[in-house]
Amino acid sequence: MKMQLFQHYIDGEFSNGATQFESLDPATGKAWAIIPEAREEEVNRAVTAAHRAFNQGQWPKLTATQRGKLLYKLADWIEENAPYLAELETRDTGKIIRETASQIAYVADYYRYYAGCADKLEGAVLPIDKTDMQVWTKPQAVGVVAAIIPWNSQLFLSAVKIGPALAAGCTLVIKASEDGPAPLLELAKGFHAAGFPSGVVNIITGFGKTCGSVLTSHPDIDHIAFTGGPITAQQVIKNSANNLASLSLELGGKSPFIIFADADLDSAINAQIAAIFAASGQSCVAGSRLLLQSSIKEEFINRLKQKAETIKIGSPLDKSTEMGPLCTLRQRQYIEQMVSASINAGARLISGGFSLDKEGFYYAPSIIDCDNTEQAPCLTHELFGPVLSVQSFTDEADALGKANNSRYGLACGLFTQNLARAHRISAQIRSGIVWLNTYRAVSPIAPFGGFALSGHGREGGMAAVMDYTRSKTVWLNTSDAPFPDPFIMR
Ligand code: TXE
Repeated sequence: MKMQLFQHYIDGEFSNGATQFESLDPATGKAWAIIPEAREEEVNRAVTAAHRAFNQGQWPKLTATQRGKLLYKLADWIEENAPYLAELETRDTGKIIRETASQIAYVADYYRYYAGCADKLEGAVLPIDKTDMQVWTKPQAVGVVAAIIPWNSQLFLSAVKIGPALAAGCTLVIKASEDGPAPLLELAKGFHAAGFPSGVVNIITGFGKTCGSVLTSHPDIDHIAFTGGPITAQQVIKNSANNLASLSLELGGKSPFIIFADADLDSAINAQIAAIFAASGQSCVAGSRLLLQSSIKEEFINRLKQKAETIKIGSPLDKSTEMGPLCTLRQRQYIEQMVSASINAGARLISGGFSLDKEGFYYAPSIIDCDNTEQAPCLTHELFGPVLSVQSFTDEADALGKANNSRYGLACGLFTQNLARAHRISAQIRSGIVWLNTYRAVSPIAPFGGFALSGHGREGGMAAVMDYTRSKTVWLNTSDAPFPDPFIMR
């Protein structure tokens, strides 16, 4: 089979890179693409290009409206090429085509939203407490951004960084994950076609130590936008000691999914399936801890198990497939190890709990009862796979206590018909997102991000653009009087 070739995009030029590596198709475990590997030399070249583009040339001279127009053109290019990009993402990451097709079409709307934001960043004239001064503030682009992208949803997770950063006037070096980088490398063609000046957007890929680390510690980086795991995030924070770059971190979760006895159970079952088995559970907002009111536990589990066991698993390129493989063998091995450690800790397997006996990195939809143990790793650690742990609760206080018993704080799902209770719980839950009687809904208009181990900073909404700006305060002396006593602060 002929391998497909992908390229880096640095300073407006496409190149094969000095070194390459192979990308595996997770559905077969076999190599299907040749990927360029960026090391120090390429990283330095990309950062130098982004630094120059930020300070010189056309980009800093564009008005915010003109920047927005470039983003609109990019969005049109994405919309036109969405089917092809979706196929690439499915091929390279194993995420099913049903989801990539609609998600990538929606990515175009993310860029449109940020295109519109570009010329809505307003400053303020301050009611200053001095009669001879006019003082105003204005948001200014933070500078050169390093964006580190993980392997799940690369086009989506890069859009929520690139869109607001460009709207603010920043330039970027984007590191696609070494696992499944093809769609993001291909996206470079969109920036090129839209007419972004050379160096404004650079897209490379490579490995953590030899590429990600060099990029995030580079002295010319001003802001790091990172999505990945908390252990890698700690490395990235240490790297930022070299450049004192500001950081926005999106680090996944262990999100509770709470169901009260009064809930619409049909709807709750479907939402729970979406929360943990969609994208094979490789989603930062996966609702991986099911909390069930004791009185409905048995009935709900039986119905959920029946649904989970009839999920159609197969080729991610087949439109009828509901669950595809995991992205990497490494990820599957980690899940196998965590499930077996959970069972050793006293958890009880209700369904699944094994890798499928076929080529590719498939893992069965799995449900684990953790009512006998609070120590099971599947309750405390993000598995990033199709593994649901279940606990029961007696009343609202018990549900809240268990839901908040996590070091993470990204999302929470709550199913109840009691509106007052929904308000009470959403106010007390420690998470950045609460979905009431729904789950896994996103929009460019809505901020997205977490508390605690789930990171900080917000992606989505206008708040995200502000993450890529600094406020500048300008003082204008409106008096003709000579400068007064130089030894007293004015
Ligand atoms: O992610 P990593 P991994 C969680 C999930 C998963 C775990 C590990 O629980 O099981 O993290 O996944 C780059 N300096 N999430 O190992 O290592 C790396 O090349 C700079 C949650 O795949 O965090 C890749 O581009 N960069 C999650 C990116 O970091 C470095 C998404 C993410 O990789 C680096 C993914 C370094 N020293 C995993 N080392 C979410 N929040 O959605 C690696 N990288």
